[in-house]
Amino acid sequence: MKINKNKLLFLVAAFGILCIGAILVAFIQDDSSSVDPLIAEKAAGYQVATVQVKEDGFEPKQIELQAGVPAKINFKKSSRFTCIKSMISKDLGIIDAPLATGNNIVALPELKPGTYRYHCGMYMFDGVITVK
Ligand SMILES: [Cu+2]
Repeated sequence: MKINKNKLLFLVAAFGILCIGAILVAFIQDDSSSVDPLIAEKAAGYQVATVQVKEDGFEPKQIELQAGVPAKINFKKSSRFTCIKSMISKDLGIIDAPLATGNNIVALPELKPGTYRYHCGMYMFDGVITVK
C-alpha cells in the first residue's frame, strides 16, 4: 500500500514538472518570435511591412509599397487559431508560401506600380498590395 502511494506521488510530481516545462518552452518560443526580424531587413535596404495573420484573415487587408524597391513582408501569425496555413498570389508569382506560427518573411522583387492580390491557401481570405 505504501509503495503504491509513493508511486502515485512520483507520478504527480513528474506530471507537474512536465507541465512547468511545457509552459516554459511556450514562453521561450513566444519571446523569440517577438523580436522583429524586419529591423535587419530594413537595414539591408529592403522596404518592409508586417501583415498579421489572424483568425478572420489578413490585417491590414491592404498595404502600400513603393515601386522599384525590393520588399520583405512579414506575415506574422500570433494565433494558432487560424486556418490560414499558406498564402498564394498569381499576381506576384507566389505558388504556395507556407505560413507557420511566428514570423514568415516573404521576399518580393522590385515591382511596377499596380495592384497585386494574394489570398490564403484555401481562397477564404484575401489581401491587396498596392504599389505606387
Ligand atoms: Cu481557411
